[in-house]
Amino acid sequence: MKIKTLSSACSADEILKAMRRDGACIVRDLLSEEDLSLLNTDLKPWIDRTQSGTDSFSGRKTKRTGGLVARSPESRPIVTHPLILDAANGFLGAHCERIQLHLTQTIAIGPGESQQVLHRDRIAWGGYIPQSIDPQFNTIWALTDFTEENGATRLIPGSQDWPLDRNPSSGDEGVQATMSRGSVLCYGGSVIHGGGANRALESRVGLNITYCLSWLRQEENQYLSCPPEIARTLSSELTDLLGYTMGNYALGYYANPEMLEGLPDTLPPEVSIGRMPDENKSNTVAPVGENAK
Ligand SMILES: O=C(O)CCC(=O)C(=O)O
Ligand SMILES: [Fe+2]
Repeated sequence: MKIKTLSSACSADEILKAMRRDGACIVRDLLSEEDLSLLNTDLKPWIDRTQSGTDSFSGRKTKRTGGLVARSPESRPIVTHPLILDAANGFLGAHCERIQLHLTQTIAIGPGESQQVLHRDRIAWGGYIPQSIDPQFNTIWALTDFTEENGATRLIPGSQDWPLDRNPSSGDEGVQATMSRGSVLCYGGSVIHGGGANRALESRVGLNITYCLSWLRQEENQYLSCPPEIARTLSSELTDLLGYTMGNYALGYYANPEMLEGLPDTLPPEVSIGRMPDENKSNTVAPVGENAK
């Protein structure tokens, strides 16, 4: 079986349908050659300076480079890509008031790297989230071609519906998400997958951007990776995704250490980046309990 590949003209509904069936799908050629060249130029100096992982999950021949919203202006339109955000909202929206950015990371799997252990990304939150909730929407954008030889991601289609204590049977290594550079692999937090082994001579580079429910702790701490002095220069679409907005009626306010005169002491996070929240946002006004779904 192959992972379903959709054209770049596909709708968010088509992505969701394929993800519901198989746990994953590929959207082909969503980035142009020009996008790719700008992205690669922006990211290369950071990837070049990155040290390889220090354990087998991270990959001892794999470079993981994060903080991309702050470091890489070219990665920002990828984080807010309209088709992907539509799909992420459709995937996660039943279980939250809004979605947020979970992590940004290039994953450069170097030559000689072995296959990553197959896993579910939702393990980031331990086993506390009920199976009926998939907390995460994942993308890996191919910045190089993803081939069988260079470590295209492996996935087990359908495993998103397995009981969470079921593991792959021995020898089941799944199928590889081979795709041309500029394509994007979308998958949920419950489907079993892992990075492939790289038997080629060059690195396989993916841009992993993931989103999660706004009431969960983010894997990459976005307030530290993209602190207020940088966040205040970004669009509110991006800063909302980072978490500089309330995640729910009571989630995410702060108190200014000096106390600001004339403002309530429970400040919405937007104030820290020189803004006031958009009054039309549903989650800033709903009394506790009334927006339960
Ligand atoms: O790089 C890949 O293909 C997948 C990596 C992955 O699944 C992870 O690090 O959680
Ligand atoms: Fe993973």
